[in-house]
Amino acid sequence: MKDIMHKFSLEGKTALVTGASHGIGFAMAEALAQAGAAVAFNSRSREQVDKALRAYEERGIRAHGYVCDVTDEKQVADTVSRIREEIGSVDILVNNAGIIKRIPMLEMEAAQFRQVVDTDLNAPFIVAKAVLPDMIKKGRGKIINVCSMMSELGRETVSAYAAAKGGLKMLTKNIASEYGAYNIQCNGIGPGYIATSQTAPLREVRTDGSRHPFDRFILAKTPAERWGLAEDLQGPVVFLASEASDFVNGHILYVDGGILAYIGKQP
Ligand code: NAP
Ligand code: GCO
Repeated sequence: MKDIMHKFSLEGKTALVTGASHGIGFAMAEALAQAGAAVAFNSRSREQVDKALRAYEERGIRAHGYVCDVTDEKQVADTVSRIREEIGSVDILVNNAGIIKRIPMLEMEAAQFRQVVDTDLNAPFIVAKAVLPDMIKKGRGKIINVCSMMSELGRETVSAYAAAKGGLKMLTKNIASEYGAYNIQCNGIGPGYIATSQTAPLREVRTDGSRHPFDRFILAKTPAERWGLAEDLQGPVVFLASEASDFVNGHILYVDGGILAYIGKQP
């Protein structure tokens, strides 16, 4: 009888983590590599790819980096083909690449709204569509979409982001529904508030030493009473990428320190 830990092994698998030049994507790619996967990632710039390759190498990981804008169907198709030729067809896709624009709705241009939706919702569709045929041929596959608290909740200034991440939750459920019969599982990971460059403006320390009001707000809304770290996503992503989750499908796994369960600390 094999021990249970073999179910979490990714040996022999090829993983593509989009936008994994730093931040949450980098941490997840690192974890997938440590679990045995061959890891590919992309960024929009050669400079970021090269910088990230060095960072992966410093951690003993021989990653494969590609310059690719995930909103561009041809670039995505070419990158998926190159990964297939150079490493092997994609077994695990993590749709991580994403942007946010914090602008009050009445001040947001339609083009800005479209840009966020294009990256955070349309691109996960494009990349999933590019890797599904190989997964169907293999009779197995894992697609993990990086959702958000804003897949469930709204707040001021993030209308485009919330709309996109809410849509991404439903795209996740639909891929799960449409391709579950091919032994392909599509799930979401919903990080809470994580200390990365994306949330840096919300955590800034003022010249007088005070913290951004949002920092205090989030700590009061989080039972764990801390911001999340990109490393907090590493165990969950290995679980969802491995055969340990073969009967988990269409689920959004929130990694939020309890925010969605909590009304918030009484002032
Ligand atoms: P980040 O530090 O801003 O990193 C975002 C990554 O996405 C960058 O590596 C960027 O790469 C890439 N990217 C953006 N647009 C792209 C495009 N068109 N094509 C290819 N790559 C693109 O953000 P993060 O905090 O790590 O967030 C990663 C994911 O987690 C995002 O989907 C975000 O919405 C989600 N999330 C974050 C938090 C949080 O609190 N931080 C919480 C919940 C969910 P280049 O700029 O190098 O191209
Ligand atoms: C914001 C934050 C959040 C986080 C994350 C929460 O401005 O509210 O950036 O959106 O990035 O998505 O899960």
